[in-house]
Amino acid sequence: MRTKLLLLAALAMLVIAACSSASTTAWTYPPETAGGGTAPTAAPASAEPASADVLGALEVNAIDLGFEPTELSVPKPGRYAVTLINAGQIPHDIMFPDGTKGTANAGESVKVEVDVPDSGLAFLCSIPGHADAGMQGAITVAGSTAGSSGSDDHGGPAPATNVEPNANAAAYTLHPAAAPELLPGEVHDIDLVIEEKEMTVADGFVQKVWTFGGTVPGPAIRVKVGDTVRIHLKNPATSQLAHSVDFHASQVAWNDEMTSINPGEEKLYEFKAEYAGVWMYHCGTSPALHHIANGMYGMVIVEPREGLGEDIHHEFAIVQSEWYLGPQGEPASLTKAAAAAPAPDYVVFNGVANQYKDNPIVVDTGHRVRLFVLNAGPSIDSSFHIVGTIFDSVIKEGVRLDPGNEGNFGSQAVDLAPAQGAIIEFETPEDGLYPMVTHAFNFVGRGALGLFQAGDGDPLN
Ligand SMILES: [Cu+2]
Repeated sequence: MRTKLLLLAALAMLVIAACSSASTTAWTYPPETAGGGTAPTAAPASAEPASADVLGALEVNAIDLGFEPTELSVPKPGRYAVTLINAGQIPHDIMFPDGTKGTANAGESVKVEVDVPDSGLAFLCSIPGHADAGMQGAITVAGSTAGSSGSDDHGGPAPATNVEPNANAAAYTLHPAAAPELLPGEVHDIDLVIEEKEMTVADGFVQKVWTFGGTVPGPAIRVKVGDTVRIHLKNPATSQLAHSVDFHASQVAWNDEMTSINPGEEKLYEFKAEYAGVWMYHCGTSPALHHIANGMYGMVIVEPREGLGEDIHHEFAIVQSEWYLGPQGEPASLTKAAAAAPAPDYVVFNGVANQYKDNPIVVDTGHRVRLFVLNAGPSIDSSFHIVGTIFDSVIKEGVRLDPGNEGNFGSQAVDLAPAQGAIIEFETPEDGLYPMVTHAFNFVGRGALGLFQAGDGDPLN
């Protein structure tokens, strides 16, 4: 009895499936009108109906978030089968101007048929936001110049820049994330040599940056309260510009230590580190906006006299900053940096877009991690956050949240206006990946993404 009921139910399902299939053959033209009393045609209930007049088959991969390839070519106009293979982690679809659409969940595929006219056919993913993020493409007819959607061919979010990427640009140099060691002794003589040089700031983009010590950011300097810091600033004769330095950890007259020096000159900038914290240093030569936007900044860590505590396994120094791209091989655009509503092409951690996404920072699970974080700007606020963690210790601009505080309060994101710094501690609860972002999320897709990898990075292993 039970078996018979099940059989009947299965049969009913089949009938429903067949009817619904017959009434939704959207690939026939013209598309039928909804709700119309459909005569029971003899359409086969095949999963992959194929028209006799199909000229060929095309495949498009959906990734998060883009199509690969974005440009497909067919030999002549006509009807084509297009299979969308969803190689991403979230659902995607492919939709054509006539409304033909196929949707595929992650790991699945779907086939549709479309008529490609001589002028070609654009397509996109119609899931809200996906087309804007780059999921657009086109089928063109060989020999025809029409039909391109005009979209770029990056296959991902288009860089928000008016500068063309250079496929021959040198690979970027990974900036080490490890925090510097405390300098021994109490008086520190430090050579800080200015260098104007080319640097790959993001894949495909080279700028003529101005640096302290040859890197962006410049070297992180770590001392303790009470120490004397003697900076020997040197501007080589080969430089094109005058430069200077302004240490926020110091209390000195602006028109004394911070004056500019010409190429071929040097000067001594001496100060006593009297307050603990994470401090910015930067070039202040006019226009200071341009000298900062073009790479002249770094971090000074001043520890309390008694230190910061020893129960820490890993320490990293992270500087957030912005790139307003100038033409390839030239300095950053002052015009773009000076806009009242700044729109950087890239927001980066330690000078290079996405470098710690490509090269995750490895930590041990179950050990405390300490970060020294500085927002060098020049103009955008940071909401510094590490996905999957809670900061239980934050010392930001002299204000502190201590672990084990009464009530057990914690912190999810540390707001750092330009030139603000913080010391942040957290623990990774399990092996896996913990993305580092500014939670001003429009910038995450523009370079402000890194990864902490706890253990082997695999939570299931
Ligand atoms: Cu400068």
